[in-house]
Amino acid sequence: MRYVSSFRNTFSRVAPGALAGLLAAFAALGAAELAAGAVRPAAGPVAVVGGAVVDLAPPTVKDFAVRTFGEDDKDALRIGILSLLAVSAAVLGVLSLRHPRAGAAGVLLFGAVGAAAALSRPDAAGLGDALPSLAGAAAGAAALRFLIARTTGAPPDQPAGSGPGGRDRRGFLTAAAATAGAAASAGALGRLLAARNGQDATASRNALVLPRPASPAPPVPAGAQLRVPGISPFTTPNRDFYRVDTALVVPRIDAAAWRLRIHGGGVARPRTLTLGDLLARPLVERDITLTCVSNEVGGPYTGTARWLGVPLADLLREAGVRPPSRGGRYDQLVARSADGMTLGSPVEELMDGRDAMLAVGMNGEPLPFDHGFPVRMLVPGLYGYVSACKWITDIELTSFDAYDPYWVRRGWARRAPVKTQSRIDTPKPFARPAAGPVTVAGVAWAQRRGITRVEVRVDDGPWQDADLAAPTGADTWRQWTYRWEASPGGHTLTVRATDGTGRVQTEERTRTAPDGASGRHSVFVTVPQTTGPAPSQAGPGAPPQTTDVLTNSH
Ligand SMILES: Nc1nc2c(c(=O)[nH]1)N[C@H]1C(S)=C(S)[C@@H](COP(=O)(O)O)O[C@H]1N2
Ligand SMILES: [Mo]
Repeated sequence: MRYVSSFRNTFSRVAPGALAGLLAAFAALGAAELAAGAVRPAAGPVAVVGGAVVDLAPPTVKDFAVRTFGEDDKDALRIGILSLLAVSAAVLGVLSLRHPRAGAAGVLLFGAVGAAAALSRPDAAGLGDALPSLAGAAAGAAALRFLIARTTGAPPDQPAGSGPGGRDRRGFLTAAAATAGAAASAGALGRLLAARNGQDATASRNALVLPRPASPAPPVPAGAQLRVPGISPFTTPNRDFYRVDTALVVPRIDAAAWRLRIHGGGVARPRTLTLGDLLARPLVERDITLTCVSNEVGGPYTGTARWLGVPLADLLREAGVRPPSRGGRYDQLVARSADGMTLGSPVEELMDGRDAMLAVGMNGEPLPFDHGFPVRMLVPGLYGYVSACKWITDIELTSFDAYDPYWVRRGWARRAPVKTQSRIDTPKPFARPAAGPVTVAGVAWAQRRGITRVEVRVDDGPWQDADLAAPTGADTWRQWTYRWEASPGGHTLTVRATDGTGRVQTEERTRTAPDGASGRHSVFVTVPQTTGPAPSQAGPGAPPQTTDVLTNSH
């Protein structure tokens, strides 16, 4: 009983402080959001601190986050930051009951961290980027002082006197409600301003009419798009296309204001291009499969779209660039984006005749903002992190010896051609298909080399040829199906592909880092007994380790 009542006493003394701290944090975020909406949405404290965390996190932590949260990793990060802020705010609030100055100092310290993060972002637009964090800290400190004063009725810079009485409590609750209301209004206003900020970009995207390609892609043959339930469609709709980037706030660029600078070593004729300049050039249209180096065996980070763009090799040639095989001294092209990302591609590959392009269109529409509007780079055969710069604004010729771009500095390979891979889309892991004919189906890819054969193995049986969909070129994935006579019990289905050079997809299992996962995708399914007793939960033989697409052990 004594414990309970002393707990209750402590709680009633401490709770108003914690609440004051939480509300002060809420006020800080509201004010910061308002300032960010006015200055630059990407300079908001949660965005800049999140960005700094993404940049500083060791690859293993990031790998874990992507594996655990997938494309929700950004929300997970945001929730993490806000939770940490909430706990710190509550602690600071309690501290402020006795030491108001220390509480205020703590709030300002958070503001300083935010401001420092804002100014050190690679896309920082100037000192103004510190404003949201500083405004937030000022509002937070003021709100804390205001609320703490009303927890006790004592002046803020004197230690708390008597506990909160009835009238004091009503005063505190009124003040708390007022603070919450003001914070919410500021936040809402900030969001409104931020949305207005992006309006020019949205309007410019809506107004953009893509020219017809000088070199159109042929229609996708009917035989290349199999109608199997559960298989990845040949063309991935934009809304389903995977998204991988470090942008916590998606850049919204006004196409009219967009510029692309081409410069650097060996660039005899540096240039700055507008979108109009690009669109006035002959455009090519191509079906290309884009794959992320972080895609685990069997993973989802790959997709095929019909891209429209300007051939990059022509632009480079006009600028005076020569590939190393023709005497060029500069072997790396570094692409920079509006959000400060850097990606490095080998000049030789960009100019070897493949359809490397500055893409402006994706599946018949301007690039979605998520996928790089107004212009992104795209290079068939290279993983996205060494080629597919979204929101591109700058192209600099340099050498691999002289400069390491963002991901390379974090331990990923300088050069990363796409590895031959295949994936079982259906049946899904742990499915329970009925005995009899079962359609096993999926996709296989080996950009630049193409897919010539796909085989499926059931348990430890022989490799059997799958049926391939009609070919569409070396740069796209290829669908496949295999008709399996399923017998009752637990079974492991495994797939492997052969590329256009005749090489069979290796079974050697590697992690995604440093240059892409290798190994074969397996799916474990259970075929229930058709006769006799009810099917057991798992068939004979325990499920192997490889059924979950996220695990990497074989
Ligand atoms: N500006 C910018 N471009 C970027 C990235 C990024 O983080 N920022 N990520 C790259 C990576 S790792 C991949 S796999 C592709 C993904 O393109 P998508 O999101 O359109 O599928 O974009 C590339 N381009
Ligand atoms: Mo990627």
